[in-house]
Amino acid sequence: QKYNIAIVGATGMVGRKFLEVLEERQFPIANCYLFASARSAGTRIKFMGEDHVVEELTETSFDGKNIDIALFSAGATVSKKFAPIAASRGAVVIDNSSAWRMEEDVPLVVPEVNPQEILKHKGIIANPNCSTIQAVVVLKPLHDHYKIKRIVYSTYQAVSGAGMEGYLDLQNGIRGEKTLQKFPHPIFANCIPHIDVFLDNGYTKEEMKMIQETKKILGDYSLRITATTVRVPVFYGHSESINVEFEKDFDLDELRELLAKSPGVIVVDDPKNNQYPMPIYAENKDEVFVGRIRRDESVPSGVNLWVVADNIRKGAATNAVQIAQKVVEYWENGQLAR
Ligand code: A2P
Ligand code: 11C
Repeated sequence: QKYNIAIVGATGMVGRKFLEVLEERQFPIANCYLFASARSAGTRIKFMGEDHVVEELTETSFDGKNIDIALFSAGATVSKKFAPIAASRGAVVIDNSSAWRMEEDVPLVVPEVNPQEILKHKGIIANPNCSTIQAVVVLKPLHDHYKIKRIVYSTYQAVSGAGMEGYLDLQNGIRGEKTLQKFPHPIFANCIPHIDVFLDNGYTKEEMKMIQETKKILGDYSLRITATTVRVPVFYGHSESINVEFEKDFDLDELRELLAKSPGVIVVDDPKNNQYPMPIYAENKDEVFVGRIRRDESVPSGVNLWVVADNIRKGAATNAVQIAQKVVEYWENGQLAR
């Protein structure tokens, strides 16, 4: 069985990666439709050996095409308007924007963590924020075993998380150009403790996304979580220092073993030989890398982790395609009606 797929935001950083990952995973595609803004209508993109022409996204784009799955990554404004239109034409929308994530009847899914949420969808499934995805892949097995009480996130996020314009701000900065398209300050040779907009409580929206999305995905609103998110001059790969406090006691070797056998996780933790996760090695990988695993000696039961993943792959495109693969699996085994 093959499926009709639409990509919204096909010319973007994540949109292009959707195509790469679909092709790598040999997703069973009948027809693939590519959409972006009027600016790039007519652009040709090679996909599965054939040229595909990008069309302008309009209110009638999904009519009469029998699209089974629509992958969206064109920002929250586009998703807010067009995801319900695509869903009303029969597509299951997998949306990479923040538009729908916190809606009660929209599943927020990381396939290694809560795949069963997909079964409750009403047309839209949300892909979490990149920095949340890589964190919960690692936190889920720890929460199941030791019950997490509190989490302190500190992030070091790549410029590609801010799309093509963010990427260009770093690339141009390296060349000595001063003009910025995305960030409020130069990002080359700098760190900017500001991702997305500031909110009334002094946190940025990125920080609040990490806090709220973690609770929703782990299904535990009693978790106490705080976060500081920082943009760093790295092209691909978000890094995170995650401090976790548990209810129960734990054995450090057992915890390390638990992570090593968790789906989608690779432990790189050999400090004597300078081995720990780093963004340059996580680039273009689908797994989440964890290292620097050590007891937090300042509390009765706590651990420090260093977690790195490719924000465009596991943080966005790969996770969305994994959701699409699950949707197909549930259709084909009859758990989900089409
Ligand atoms: P376009 O290339 O035509 O501007 P990125 O996050 O890398 O900046 O990519 C954003 C993606 O979202 C691009 O594919 C962009 O298309 C697309 N996009 C932006 N605004 C719209 C819009 N109003 N309608 C459809 N696609 C849009
Ligand atoms: C960043 N995490 O690195 C952001 C980008 O909610 O999907 C993702 C924004 C989102 O800038």
